[in-house]
Amino acid sequence: MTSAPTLRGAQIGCGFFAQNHLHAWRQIDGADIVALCDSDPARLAATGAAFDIAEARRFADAATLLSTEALDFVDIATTVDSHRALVELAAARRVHVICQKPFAATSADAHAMVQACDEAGVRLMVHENFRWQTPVQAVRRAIDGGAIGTPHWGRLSFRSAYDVCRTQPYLAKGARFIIEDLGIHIIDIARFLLGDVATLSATIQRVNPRIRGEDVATLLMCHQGGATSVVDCSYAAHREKELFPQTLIEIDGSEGSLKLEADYRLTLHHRHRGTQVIDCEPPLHPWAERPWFNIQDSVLNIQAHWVDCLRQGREPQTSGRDNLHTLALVEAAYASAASGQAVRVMSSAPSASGA
Ligand code: NAD
Ligand code: 89Y
Repeated sequence: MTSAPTLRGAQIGCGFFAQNHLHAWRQIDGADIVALCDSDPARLAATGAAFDIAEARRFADAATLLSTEALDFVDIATTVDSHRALVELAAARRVHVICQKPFAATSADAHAMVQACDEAGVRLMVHENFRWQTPVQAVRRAIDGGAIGTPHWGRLSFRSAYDVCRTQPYLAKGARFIIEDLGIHIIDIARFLLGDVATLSATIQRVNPRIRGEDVATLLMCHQGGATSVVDCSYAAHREKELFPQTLIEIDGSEGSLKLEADYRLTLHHRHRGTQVIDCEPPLHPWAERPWFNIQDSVLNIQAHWVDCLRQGREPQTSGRDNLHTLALVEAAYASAASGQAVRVMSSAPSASGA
């Protein structure tokens, strides 16, 4: 039996979060990162040295990278402003693409990237990793296994006062903050667990005067299948116990309920079968650290999913096309918060959320 050749990838963007991508790639069979690209020479050099990428395979610009290296895919971990140019460049070179979230700042950019990859015949996955967190996967398995019957109500809650702007200073400068940066993940988890959304209303608040955008957001969503969910996110929640970066989840169903509580404790209650408590703490990989290890493990999981999809010729769960739905909800949340009205969600893409 012959094994499939190892996929050749390049990492574009060698900043704060890309270090997690690179550690995870090392742990995944079936793909190697053979080249790096970053427009910042210091970051390029430091990351190249840390991950043993020869100087000849370190590039300051993506066009040179793509015309020099023979690649199967690129993994883009730059901030949003550069995504469209980089994705279109990769598509033009017929190279498959992973792109970090937020995929695009505008719906026009998102649609253009999806179209460019479709026309080039390349796969496009948005690095929407939160649904790949070990506890979130356990919640989805419990629902699929009938543990609570048909879900009709959910609350997904991310409340913290962790200073994310220290390692990601750009987050303090944007006109938009928590919905676009973090809420986008929680919205995606809500779609993953309860399906696509028909209407949404939202409020936003800015509590921390040192940031420009909103740091508190509360969303009420009516899902197409009839469920209702509340998504509440805050970076201004000073709690007795800091839970960053845990998403807490409660879901009520026709036969019972589930709760994902602090420290990855999942309680399943069935009205006839009783109560079961499951420890869903993610693995702490040798390269990971607390409190980030839950997110770091999900990076490994989504990248492994990407390799499986390329090998099997399947569309990834959070393809660019799928992410148009998540982005439509982000836009709807800001529109609702600005108008004070509930918003009917407009999205022109077919659903592939897996829910
Ligand atoms: P960063 O600023 O630390 O790193 C981005 C890097 O990209 C920089 O080194 C910069 O020089 C480089 N870069 C920018 N444009 C480029 C271009 N055109 N060509 C080559 N290099 C370019 O940012 P970060 O904190 O690492 O965040 C990167 C992305 O990751 C953001 O979109 C952020 O939202 C996302 N992120 C995701 C998660 C998650 O869990 N999915 C967590 C944190 C950050
Ligand atoms: O950028 C964000 C993300 O995607 O996950 C957490 C984060 O790093 C800060 O909100």
